[in-house]
Amino acid sequence: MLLVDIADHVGTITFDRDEKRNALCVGMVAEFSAAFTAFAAEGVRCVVLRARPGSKVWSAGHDIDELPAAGRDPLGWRDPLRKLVREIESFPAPVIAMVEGSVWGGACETVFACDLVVAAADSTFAATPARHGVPYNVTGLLTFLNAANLGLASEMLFTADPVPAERLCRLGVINHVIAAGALEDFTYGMARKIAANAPLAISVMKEQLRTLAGAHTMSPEDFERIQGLRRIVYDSHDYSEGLRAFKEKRKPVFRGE
Ligand code: YXS
Repeated sequence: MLLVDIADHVGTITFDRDEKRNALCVGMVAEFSAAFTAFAAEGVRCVVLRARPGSKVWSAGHDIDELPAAGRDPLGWRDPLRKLVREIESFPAPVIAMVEGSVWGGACETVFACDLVVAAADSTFAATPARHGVPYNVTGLLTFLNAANLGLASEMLFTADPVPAERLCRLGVINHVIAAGALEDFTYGMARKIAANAPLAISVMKEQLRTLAGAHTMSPEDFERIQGLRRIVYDSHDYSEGLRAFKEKRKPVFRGE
């Protein structure tokens, strides 16, 4: 489900599951882990995460068919999407998301968890928990908040509308928007520049930046209160309706319960 390559200290991971629009499933995330382990062993100094050239969909997000039925946290610690975000954040070198096509749901968070984002001018980003009745999790929302300000994160999460890359670049969420034909050269030019710098200094600065960005206090009482609120959602009719509607290829009818 992934193509993996290393050249000139730059690792490339290419989604290769077009039949399911590169949806992020357990098997694919296991392949991600293996790729990151191999990259670390080879001393890779920068990673590019991409879809196949010309893809209309970069990734359709979490594999909805793997979301649990009601009664279980759909984005718990061991969920594949949670594991993928942690792999990206903890890899000891910068990960660049090279985006072309549309990005959906958990794939938006995956992109925003990367250290740098270079996107094709016609790419779009849709945060979709509200479209499926999914109660996003605390660290996932922090990824959005670290990438965007509260107003933009709220708009993306509440409307679930696709947002053009141009707008996200203007607001500092995306580093560069590049014409599709120049995307690859630009991205790998940046990757090779990073790979030519001091890898130890960069990996330590990446870890410092991540630690600082994630340094938020939350009381145990607040955490448990939020987890209780999330349980109301994933135990609700609307969560089950969101999953059913996707499987039945129809619009969901939410009742607010
Ligand atoms: O019917 P077959 O077997 O051919 O499969 C279809 C789709 O069911 C499948 N597919 C997916 N399977 C599992 N999980 C997905 N996320 C997913 N997305 C698509 O891929 C086959 C081709 O899909 P189709 O015919 O719709 O392709 P298309 O080119 O017409 O449209 C592409 C999309 C991406 C616009 C469309 O597939 C779509 O809207 N997909 C769902 C995008 C989405 O809402 N993703 C969020 C997933 S849930 C998630 O990430 C988080 C939990 S959360 O929601 O909280 O953010």
